[in-house]
Amino acid sequence: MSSTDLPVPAQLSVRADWPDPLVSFDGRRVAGREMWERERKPELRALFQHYMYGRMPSASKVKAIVRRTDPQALGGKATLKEVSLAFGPEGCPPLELLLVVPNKRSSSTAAAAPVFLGLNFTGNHTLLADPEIKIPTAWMRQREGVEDHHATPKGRGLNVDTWALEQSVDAGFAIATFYYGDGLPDKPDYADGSYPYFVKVDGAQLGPSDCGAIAYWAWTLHRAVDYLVTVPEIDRERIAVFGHSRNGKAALVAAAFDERIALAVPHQSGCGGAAPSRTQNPKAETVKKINDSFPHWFCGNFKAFNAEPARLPFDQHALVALCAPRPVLFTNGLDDQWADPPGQFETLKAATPVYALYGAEGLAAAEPKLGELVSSTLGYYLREGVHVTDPGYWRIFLEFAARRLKPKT
Ligand code: GTR
Repeated sequence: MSSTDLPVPAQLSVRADWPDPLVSFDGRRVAGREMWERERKPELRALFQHYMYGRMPSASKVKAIVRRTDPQALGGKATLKEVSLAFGPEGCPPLELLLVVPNKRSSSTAAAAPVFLGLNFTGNHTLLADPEIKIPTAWMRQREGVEDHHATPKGRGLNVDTWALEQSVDAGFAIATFYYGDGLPDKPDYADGSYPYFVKVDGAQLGPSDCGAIAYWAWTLHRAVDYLVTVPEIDRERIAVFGHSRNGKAALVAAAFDERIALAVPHQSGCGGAAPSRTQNPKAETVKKINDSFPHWFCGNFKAFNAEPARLPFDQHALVALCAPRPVLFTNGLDDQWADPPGQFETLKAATPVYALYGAEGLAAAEPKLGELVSSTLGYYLREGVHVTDPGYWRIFLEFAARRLKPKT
C-alpha cells in the first residue's frame, strides 16, 4: 500500500468501535494466517506509520566498536561491555550501548543468554555504580545529576534500582541498553542525534508522515538488534524489549515492526503505546493531550485525530496484533490511571483473535486481579502504586520472560 493512495484523516469514517484487525482497509475479511501475513500485516504497518508514528527510515548497516570490556562486573557475576554502534553517514553520532552478560549461563541447555534490550532515560552511567561508564553527551531533560541539560558524573549509579541489572543477571538474563536521546533528544526540534542524518523535516513541525520520535526511538532499537544478533554470548532467538512509559511506547512499536524481537514488555506505556486511542477512561491521557504536550512524538497526520480519535483506521490492539504470535506483557500501577491500565487490558483482549490465527492463546483472563501475573502469551499485571520502574516490577518481567522464552533445545 502506498501512502499516496491513503485518504487524508478528515476523509476517514468515524468508527466508535475499535476497527477489527482482521478486516482489511478496503473491507475484506482476513481469511486466515496466510492473508494476515501477506496482506494485512504490511497494510497495518503502513497505516500506523502514515497516520500515527510516521515513516521509519530504511535500515542502515551497523558497525560495532567494543570500547571497553570488564569481565569481572557485578563482583565477577557478569561481563560488561561498552559498545559504540556506528551507522549512517560520516559524522552521524553512534548509539552507546551498555551490554551486561551473566558469566554463568542459568540453563544447561542454553550456551547463550536471553537479553532484555531497552532505552534508558538517564544514561548508562546511572544504571551501575561504575566510575568508568561513558556519560552521554546529547541533550538531556533536567533532573538530578543533569546540569544545563547535560549529564554529569553526579548521576553515576543514581538509578541502579530502575534497571535492577544485578537482578536480571542473577536470573540468567543479559541487559542491553542505551540512552534514548542518543538517537533523538526528547525535545520538539529535530536537529540533534542521528535523526537529522536520516529524516529531513521541512520547517519547524513534522510533516504529515514524517518520522516522529517514538518511531525513531523504535528504529534505534532495531539497530541495536542488528548488533545483538551477531554476539555469540546472546541467544538471538530470545531478544526481549523493555521500556518504561514513552520508552515503552517505542518498545512496543519496535516489536510490532521487527520479528527478530521475541517478546515485548511496554511497561506503563499508556497513550500511543498499550492504551487505546479511543479510551473510555476519564483519567487517562488522550490523543489531544499527548499531541499538545509532545508534538515531536507522532507524525503531523496524528494531530488531525485530536478531536476525533474515532476516525483512526486502527486502535492499539492492532499494534499488539502485529506482534502475534510473540509474547507481550503489559504491566501497570493502579494509581497510574494516566497510563490507562483498564484500557490496556481491553487492548490485549481485542488483540487475542489475531493470536488465535496462530493457535496461540492470547490473553487468558476475563478480568485483571490486583497483584497477580497473568502469564498467557498476552500477559497482564497490575499492582498498587504509581508511575515507576523498580525491582518488584523487574521480578515480574523476568518471571514472564523466563516462562515465555524457553531456549530451543
Ligand atoms: C507523560 C506522558 C506519558 C508518558 C510519560 C513518560 O508526561 O504524558 O505519555 O509517556 O510522560 O514517558 O514518563
